[in-house]
Amino acid sequence: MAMKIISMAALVVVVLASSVLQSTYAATYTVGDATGWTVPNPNNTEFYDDWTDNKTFVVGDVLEFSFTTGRHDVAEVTETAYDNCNTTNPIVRYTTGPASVALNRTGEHYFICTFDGHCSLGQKLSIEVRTGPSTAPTPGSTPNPSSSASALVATISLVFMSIALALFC
Ligand SMILES: *[C@@H]1O[C@H](CO)[C@@H](O)[C@H](O)[C@H]1NC(C)=O
Ligand SMILES: *[C@@H]1O[C@H](CO)[C@@H](O)[C@H](O)[C@H]1NC(C)=O
Ligand SMILES: *[C@@H]1O[C@H](CO)[C@@H](O)[C@H](O)[C@H]1NC(C)=O
Ligand SMILES: *[C@@H]1O[C@H](CO)[C@@H](O)[C@H](O)[C@H]1NC(C)=O
Ligand SMILES: [Cu+2]
Repeated sequence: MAMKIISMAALVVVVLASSVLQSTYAATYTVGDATGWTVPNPNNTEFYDDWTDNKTFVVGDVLEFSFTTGRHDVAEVTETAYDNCNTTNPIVRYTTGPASVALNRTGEHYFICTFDGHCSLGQKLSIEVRTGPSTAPTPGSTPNPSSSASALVATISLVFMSIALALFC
């Protein structure tokens, strides 16, 4: 009976710890790193495509769009609108820079700037957001030490199991 209670307590602690650690270690990415959110150089219109290379985005991560208010904006749009740089009726629009956008659902996310011509010149970003631990932190992102978080959770649960066994076996 007491063993059962201890095990339950251990389980509760582990679950709480893992949820706290997950929310604590979500990564924040500055879109475009030092370049920020702007019209890319004409010889590099794929700039934001390249920026997403080797990055994995997970639910809870945050995109920080760094731009001067009134010079650019950020609109989340549909895939069709993204492809056509259609700035009519965006899903949501952020007009004040810098803008922090929390990635709170999985799937594709599409962002464009609605200022005249900017999207067509390459100021557009599409990313896929997954569940699970984020990988490959790169310069400009806050590392996401999910593996050390899981290790910590495993350690905590091991400690509780040991205590329970020592006391009741
Ligand atoms: C693009 O052009 C700029 C000058 O406008 C130059 O400084 C930069 O090195 C060029 N980048 C590439 C990848 O060619
Ligand atoms: C992405 O990773 C591949 C393989 O690890 C590497 O060849 C490539 O240079 C990386 N790209 C960037 C932009 O870091
Ligand atoms: C842009 O999207 C709107 C709907 O959001 C649509 O009515 C309009 O026809 C589209 N414009 C173009 C040029 O595709
Ligand atoms: C997701 O984030 C947007 C803003 O970034 C917010 O309006 C929305 O309520 C959030 N949805 C959930 C389920 O948290
Ligand atoms: Cu713009």
